[in-house]
Amino acid sequence: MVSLAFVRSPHAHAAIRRVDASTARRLDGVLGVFTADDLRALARPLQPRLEGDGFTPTAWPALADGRVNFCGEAVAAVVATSGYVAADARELVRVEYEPLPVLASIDAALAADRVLFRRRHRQGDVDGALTNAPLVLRETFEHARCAPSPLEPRGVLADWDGETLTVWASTQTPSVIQTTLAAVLDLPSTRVRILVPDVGGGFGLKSHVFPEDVAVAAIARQLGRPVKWVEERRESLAAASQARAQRMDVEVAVGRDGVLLGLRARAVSDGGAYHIYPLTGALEPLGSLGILPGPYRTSVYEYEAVTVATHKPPLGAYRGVGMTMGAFVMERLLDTVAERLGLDPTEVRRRNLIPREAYPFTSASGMTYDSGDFPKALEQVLAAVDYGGLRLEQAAARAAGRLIGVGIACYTEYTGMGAEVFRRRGMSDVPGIEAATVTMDADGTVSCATSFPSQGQGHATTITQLVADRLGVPMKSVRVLPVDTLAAPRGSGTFGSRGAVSMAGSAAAAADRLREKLQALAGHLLEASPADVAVEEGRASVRGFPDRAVTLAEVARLAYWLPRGGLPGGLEPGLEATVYFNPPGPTFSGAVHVAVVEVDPETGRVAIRRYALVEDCGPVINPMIVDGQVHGGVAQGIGEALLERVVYDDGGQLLTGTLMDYALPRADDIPAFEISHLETPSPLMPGGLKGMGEGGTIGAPAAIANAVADAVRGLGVRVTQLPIRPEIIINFIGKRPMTSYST
Ligand code: MCN
Repeated sequence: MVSLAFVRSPHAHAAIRRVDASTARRLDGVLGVFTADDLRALARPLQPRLEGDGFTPTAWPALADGRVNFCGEAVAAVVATSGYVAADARELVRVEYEPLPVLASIDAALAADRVLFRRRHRQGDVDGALTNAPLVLRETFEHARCAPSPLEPRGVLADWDGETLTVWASTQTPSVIQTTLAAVLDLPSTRVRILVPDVGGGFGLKSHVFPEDVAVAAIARQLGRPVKWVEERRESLAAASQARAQRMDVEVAVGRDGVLLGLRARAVSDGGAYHIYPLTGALEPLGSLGILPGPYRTSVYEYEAVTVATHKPPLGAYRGVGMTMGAFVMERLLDTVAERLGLDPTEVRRRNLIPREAYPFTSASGMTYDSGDFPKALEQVLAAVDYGGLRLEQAAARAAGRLIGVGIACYTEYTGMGAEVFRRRGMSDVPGIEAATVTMDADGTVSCATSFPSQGQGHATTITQLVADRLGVPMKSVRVLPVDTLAAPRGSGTFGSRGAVSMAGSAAAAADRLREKLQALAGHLLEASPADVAVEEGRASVRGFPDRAVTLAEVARLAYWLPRGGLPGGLEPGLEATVYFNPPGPTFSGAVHVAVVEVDPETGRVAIRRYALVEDCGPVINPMIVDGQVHGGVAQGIGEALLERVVYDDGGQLLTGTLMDYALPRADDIPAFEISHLETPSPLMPGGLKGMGEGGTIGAPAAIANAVADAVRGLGVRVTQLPIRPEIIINFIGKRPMTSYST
């Protein structure tokens, strides 16, 4: 196996005049230096598609071809006998660039009319609502660029044996990468095998296919030896996809009673240099605007979603994609309405929330919310935190000069999307289905292969629970296999909180089919009708006659070592079932979060004093995993709310290239969590299951932003940007005497 290192552009936009690799090639241990000239004929660029109007396609080559379009783009690849030699040789590759003008901001890109995507939506008379409403609010909100930063960066290892390309990839989407590599390398997809070993975090970043994946595979095929590339942290911060980077202008018409009468919004995302494959740069603004109406009744709504091209890395998926900004904007608006009308923030929400009996509810953006009970979730979380008592404590603290704030956020979240959602969005490269194969071997032990790998969500545990329950075997008898496309059926992958829904629809459904077969086989052995056979605790027995029983191992053996005369009732040999599943969703989950924060008036630093939430993902398969997902999601949301910001200068140079500069939340930033649940089952899904893996990240920035705004109320601070930077708070506080605020 040999190692690969990329030579990356120090310029955000430049023509590549010459690449001189002669010195690098001479270094001992170097096997080759590849440029676009070498790969052009071997690999096609990544060109994601989006059906419908308003889409300008881009082509992202495996190595920059003639021009670099962001700082950090891969220009050449060095292959050497070790990672150390490759890194040394990388330094010896001389690239001559001719710098070109750089677009480094949304405004610059808009002025140059560099639009990658534009889509509009209109429902009802927004102009009329804005003209006639007693109260109209207008505000601009911004969300900084974020770096998804999984603990384990990207990694890919490819091997071409003359017949098959075998790729070990740290990916969320094995089937998609299989199809894509086959297409860009001009191979039949059955000649591309993807294996996904344990993945140390993905958070949406690894749902994409990157040029690095293509370059490593193409070079391995060319060299005929296994080639490995593991991303360095600097590369992860500079050249992997980034997220959010959005500005939203909103106008909202409000009645005297605080009821929202109409909404107009325009979101512009800084999409970077290329559309990300396969999701495209449409995802972020479309996601935000689609979910902006939230769990509220507004029906009059108009939006424009825009993504512009800049000289930065492409914008991609990151936990809560689009929805985090949507919830932040809506929840800040509602708190502003409350403030302007002298209402409590909880009261404004009560007056606008969709009541449980109104579900299924079609939102102002045209989404069908299947289930939810936000009025109940709100009351439940308010009781849990003793909201009245909390406000009294806050008043006492403020009287003592402490800046304490309480923030509330309600959000609904689309999860468990199937093919229909991706087709409707025009995302033709995302299949939308999932699948699982469940096999019981002749000794009664069970294995399960799925199309969707886990990146830390605990799939092996929850799939095991579902399958073991249905097949009546102990959990230790079930093995969930790491994804290998040779053995696993085709699907889409783990993203968009589709895992729980997919495992219920595929793995559990496949186990149900096997159980029926076990009942039929056991019925034959026990001389009973299959319907009378109970399958539990590793045995099949006749209902009501626990002693008339056989072990499942005996039953399973029968399926493979056939009895004389064959299996009863024309049953086929073997105990294996594969189920392909198209999730009928989206299923809508949601939560109400309450954050209590304290702002340090000297430093502007925000500390989270309490964090409570009521979460609804329908029936919970595994409470410990679900709570763990909430912890992780909220932790990432805290990063977005207070810390994380990818910064580029006007020349497109990255200023936050290490984790010393890009501030991820640490243990001492994270509070203790008070989590409780409410279960409104989805009428669409067997068992009522809904997803939840992104929820924490959606709710936390909104709740924290509202809490900070509440803490500094009266000091003139406008909380309209994420992250909420201490220097912004302190600048405002500095302008006013500390005694000027009132409780
Ligand atoms: N679950 C459950 N009961 C439910 C719903 C979910 O027990 N009613 C369990 C599921 O069985 C699964 C987990 O909770 O083990 C998350 O399920 P789900 O919400 O369906 O989400 P996915 O499995 O599809 O995971 C994807 C989601 C997303 S989109 C991102 S991004 C994300 C996240 O999960 N990335 C993660 N959580 C992550 N957690 C870790 N550790 N690492 C990541 O990269």
